[in-house]
Amino acid sequence: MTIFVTKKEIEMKKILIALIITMITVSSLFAAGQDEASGDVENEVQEMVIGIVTVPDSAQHIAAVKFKELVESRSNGRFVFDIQHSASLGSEGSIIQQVQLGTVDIAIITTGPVGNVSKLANALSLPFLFKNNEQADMILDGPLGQEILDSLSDYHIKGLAFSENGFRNLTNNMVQVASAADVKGLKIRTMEAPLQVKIWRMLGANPTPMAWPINTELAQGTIDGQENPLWVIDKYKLFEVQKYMSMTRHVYSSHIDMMNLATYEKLSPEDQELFVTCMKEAAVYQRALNRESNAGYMQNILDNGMVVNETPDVDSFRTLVGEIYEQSKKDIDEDFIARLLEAVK
Ligand code: EAX
Repeated sequence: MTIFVTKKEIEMKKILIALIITMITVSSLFAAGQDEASGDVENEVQEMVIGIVTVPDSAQHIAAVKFKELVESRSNGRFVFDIQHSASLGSEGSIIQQVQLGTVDIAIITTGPVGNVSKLANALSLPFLFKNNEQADMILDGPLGQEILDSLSDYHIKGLAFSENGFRNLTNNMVQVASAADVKGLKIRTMEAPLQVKIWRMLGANPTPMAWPINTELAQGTIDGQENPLWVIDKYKLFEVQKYMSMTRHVYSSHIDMMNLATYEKLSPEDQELFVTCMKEAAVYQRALNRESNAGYMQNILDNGMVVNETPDVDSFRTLVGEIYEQSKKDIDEDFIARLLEAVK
């Protein structure tokens, strides 16, 4: 059987081929258009939320503002940040959870409650660990600090840097604390973390964990005292509700500056580096400013009538909490604690 191909069929085939070519051209043009569109998405402004529990001009806020300024300017405005402060997002514990979920992108959190997430972070809450600011900087900006930051990635968090609260001091309304014996029976508010409660129990206090801020509880006498660095006592006007302060400097209180891990990983490698670098710079800036400002905070605290003991018997505190170091070997990580203690010798 012969197959006839009519002229009409040839015409039809030509039309079909022309149609296919047109379709291919149109679809490739469309794809190119889409590429351009996704290029636009990259150039679009990306908004991110930074969460902190404290007020404007607080240590956390100063670090957050510096980071915001640095990234906004160096990215030519491709990133903009909305700083949610003054507990508008809830407690520090809750902000950490929101970072884990990604509903908050970035947060600057006092290290105390971060110990509930990564036990390595708890090592930084060991009392009398760091002798001074320089030692704290050396460890936190070095490999041990990096290990703590990296440990957060198991919990959907990218650890960016450490800014600071500062060395913490004890205030209360009942007694001028000259040695650890005076702490016995005092109702002390602690940060919301079991290790904090344990330390204050060892010191003989009656500790209650509470979310920040605590001005009402101090005013009403639900608690007798609390412990925090000078800027907190000044900025939150704790001198209005607390009579005594003892410069116990019992722990160096850092902040962990963190980000949702998935959000971080979605950034280009260059932007990832930008975020880390800017947070580290913000931290260095904020720590220096905090330290420079301490004398002024102290003066204001004294001017507002607090009775300050600048030289309490710190050794009496150290003795009572000594055991926490042994316990932390098993509770935190024996090898890490050994290396940390060696480094702070
Ligand atoms: O930064 O909860 C605390 O005691 C913190 O130090 C407070 O958020 C201030």
